[in-house]
Amino acid sequence: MPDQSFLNWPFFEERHRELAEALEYWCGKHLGSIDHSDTDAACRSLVSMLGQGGWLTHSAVDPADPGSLDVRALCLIRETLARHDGLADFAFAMQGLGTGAISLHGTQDQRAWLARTRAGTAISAFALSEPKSGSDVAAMDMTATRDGNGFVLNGEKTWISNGGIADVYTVFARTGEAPGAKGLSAFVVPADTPGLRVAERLEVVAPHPLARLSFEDVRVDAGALIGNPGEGFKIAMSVLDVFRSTVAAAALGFARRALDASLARVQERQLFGAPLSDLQMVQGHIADMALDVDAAALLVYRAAWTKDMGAPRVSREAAMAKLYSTDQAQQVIDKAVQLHGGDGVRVGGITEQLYRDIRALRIYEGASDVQKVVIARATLAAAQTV
Ligand code: COS
Repeated sequence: MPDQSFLNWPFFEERHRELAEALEYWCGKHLGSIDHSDTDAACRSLVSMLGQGGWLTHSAVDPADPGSLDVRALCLIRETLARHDGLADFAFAMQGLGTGAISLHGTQDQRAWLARTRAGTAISAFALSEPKSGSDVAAMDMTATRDGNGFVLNGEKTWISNGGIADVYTVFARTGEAPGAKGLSAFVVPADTPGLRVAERLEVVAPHPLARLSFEDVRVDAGALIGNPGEGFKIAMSVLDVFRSTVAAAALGFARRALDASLARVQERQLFGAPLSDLQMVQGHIADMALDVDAAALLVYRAAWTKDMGAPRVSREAAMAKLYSTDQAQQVIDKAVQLHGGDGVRVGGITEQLYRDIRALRIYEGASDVQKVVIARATLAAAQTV
């Protein structure tokens, strides 16, 4: 059982502690027997299970009573799921990211989708990146041209998680109110809209549904527009403000799992006539890992708590959490591999799994390099106002 003492930190309320305990129990009961041999099928089944378990109600606002997202709950759920099963974390996370723009900025009609994604009967996806614009969102090429009472979308999206199995996509496209960031808009596009097709399925080191999508004369009506025309960039960034902290939380879950596995290993394994844990060099690794886990947790829940307390923007806090937690989780997992020796790289072992699971988190939803830009800009801007 991992260290749960962080739940007593002042960031949390009693409902968060209850949530963490209930989810821990649920994971122990339901996640042990997931068959990962067919990634799409496993993902569909996880979404359905998470819906039936009630966990997806936290992934989006209640359409009947839309308050705000509980970011601490989102982070606790991702941390816990990631510690048990990376694909379960993925399935939960994408239901939130895919509908984040609807939760935060959608109309009542658009929120009808949330009833289904929260129940696990519909799968959602966030379609922002393009072949020629990943980090530089403002440079996107995809267009949405006004046509009567609606818009016609043309272009490509890529690296779209849940691409191929999603029922609904949040799509960002250039509507041209102004050049660059101020000329983008966001749309709700059902997967069965004519002209939208999966151009290519993409395989990555930690398998999950992923695709390149093609949009050819995809017509949506005016009701598909999320927020105002020209606000797409800010809508995307406001969604990432919430969900970047949750990526950090998932990395924290992976790191905790690596630390737990290492603690068991170094106490069981005998070397030079004593447990591995007696060696000071091993203790040095354990100390670094424990410190990285706690420091990451502090940054994750600081960002989540700040958002939950009503801060309109937490770009700096979320970027710090994502940068530190994902980069340091990579280090923690690498140390865990080292402490496991040959077993550390054995295919099918937990450290090998974590080694593959962690890498993409340092890239998606804003690469580590982008997080540094966000942190530096916010820090410089704050210094100018003093
Ligand atoms: N909430 C609301 N508004 C925001 C915002 C946020 N979190 N972040 C930026 N904005 C606003 C800015 O205030 C600015 O508006 P004003 O000119 O009115 O002040 C506007 O949006 C443009 O912001 P900025 O000048 O910072 O845009 P850049 O084009 O320089 O982009 C980066 C900055 C690189 C940080 C941004 O493009 C980014 O985050 N890229 C990574 C994208 C990503 O995460 N991709 C992964 C997709 S999901 S797998």
